[in-house]
Amino acid sequence: MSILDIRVLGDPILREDTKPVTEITDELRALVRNMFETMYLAKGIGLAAPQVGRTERLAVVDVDDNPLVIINPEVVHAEGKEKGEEGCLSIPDVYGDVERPARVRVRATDLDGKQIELEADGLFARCLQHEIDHLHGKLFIDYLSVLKRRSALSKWSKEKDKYPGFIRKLEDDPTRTHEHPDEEL
Ligand code: K1U
Ligand code: ZN
Repeated sequence: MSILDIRVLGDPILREDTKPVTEITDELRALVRNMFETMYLAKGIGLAAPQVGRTERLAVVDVDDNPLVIINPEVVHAEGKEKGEEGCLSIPDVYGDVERPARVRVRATDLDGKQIELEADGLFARCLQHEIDHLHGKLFIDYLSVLKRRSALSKWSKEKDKYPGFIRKLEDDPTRTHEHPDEEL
């Protein structure tokens, strides 16, 4: 397994739409494994393909120890409104309050090619919406008021020089196992 580089704000791929996944291949399964590993190392609860420089419409999420792969996800129902703080692995150290629907139903395909429907609220709903936005070139800062966005971008302008070429390289954890759990024995 490999740790992937994370693209940060300024990389044009974060503003592009993704391409629907039409076939689940071994290469796609390997990408998903690497995305999970990268997300866990970065201490995130979600990661979308464009954040690792890929154009496939897929993301991984893990809220409350419930790892999920969402392929071609769509919000099919949304209700309520809730404000909550968000961060983004592609805009490190910048946070903001975002108002979003409080409850959503998301339809997606899983890694076995099966259609799934997820009913979500709280942080899980927020995370799903944040990841689906990434798949359409949208970032949480786009929801901030002009003033809050300006302040977030001013914070980012002090951070961004740490990421030459818009690439965030994660430090590997020396205690991390390099094997897939099934391959450890
Ligand atoms: O897509 C990403 O950039 C991952 C992002 C997802 C996310 C965070 C907060 C609200 C909605 C979506 C992160 O995981 S950033 C890390 C983070 O802020 C966080 C981590 C654990 C719990 C809560 C937030
Ligand atoms: Zn993000």
